[in-house]
Amino acid sequence: MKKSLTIVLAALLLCVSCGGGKTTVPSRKAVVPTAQVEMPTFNADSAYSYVKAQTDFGPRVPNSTAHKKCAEWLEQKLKSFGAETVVQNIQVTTFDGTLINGYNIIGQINPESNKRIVLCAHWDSRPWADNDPDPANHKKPVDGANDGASGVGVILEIARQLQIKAPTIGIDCIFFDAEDWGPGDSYTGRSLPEHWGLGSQYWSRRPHKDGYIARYAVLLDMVGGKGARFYKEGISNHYAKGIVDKYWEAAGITGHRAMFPIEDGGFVTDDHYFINSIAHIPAIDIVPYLPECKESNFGPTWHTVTDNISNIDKATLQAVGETVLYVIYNEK
Ligand code: AHN
Ligand code: ZN
Repeated sequence: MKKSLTIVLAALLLCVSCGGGKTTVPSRKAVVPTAQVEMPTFNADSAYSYVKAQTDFGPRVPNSTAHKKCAEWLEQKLKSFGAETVVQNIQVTTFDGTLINGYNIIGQINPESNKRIVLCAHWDSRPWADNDPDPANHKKPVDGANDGASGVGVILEIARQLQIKAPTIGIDCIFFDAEDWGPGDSYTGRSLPEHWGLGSQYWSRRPHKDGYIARYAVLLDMVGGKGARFYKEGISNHYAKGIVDKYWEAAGITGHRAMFPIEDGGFVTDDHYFINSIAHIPAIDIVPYLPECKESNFGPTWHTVTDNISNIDKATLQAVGETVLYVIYNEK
């Protein structure tokens, strides 16, 4: 019984491999073998579970209990993947005069290597859903499933995969706090880039190690939305064109060209701006650009109460995760 089944299976396999040009190979498999290097497989279910775990704490608004609890969870998670962690406890003041007790959470993988890259995302959620179509929601906090948790979820899954096969380079996973406490449309004062990205500004002035050097940084911001498109972002192009090109090429090789068109998008004031201008580390931002979307160029859920786990698309997490993982394993 067992033997005959094996023979039938073998015959079936033979049929498939010589099948007269009719057999269709799954498209991702057809593309991935161009990778010269063996690499583990990014698991979007796992990344999704890390996004959900963060939103399950409730909105991670700085100074809240959910925020503190999530900070501890993030550090623990990085530790569990074998990263050496540093938590920067930061006191920063927002544009509206609020003193934030924040945490930049850093996980160093392969910390001895002097060939390093940074993978980063902000982990805080916005205190107000002030882009919500319903003004009654404008004072409610945002879950930040996409705006915050998605980038962190992808990076955590990458960190988990890095245990399976050690990369040749060192990776620093950095989760920046206090990115999203910036002024909204109702603010009547002068809005400045410096109102955003308070955690990344702090780290850029005072990295977790003296004399810290990295080849470049990749920021993942809002990398879990349905229908996302990632165009080449303007500040990234300005400071780090070669890195942008490398990642967009990798997106094509891994089969994700539709989500990563070779075209320029807008300019986004984001954490990468400070890494470039203050730390002088070339930094790119993988951030959606949806010029046709009437609610926001970042997608329909941006700074609304609908930015919750129900609007996270695993296909987007997968495309971004595979692209980044591909580059990591092809760095020399
Ligand atoms: C501004 O809207 C000025 N910058 C976008 C940065 C951001 C906010 N990323 C997520 N939320
Ligand atoms: Zn935001």
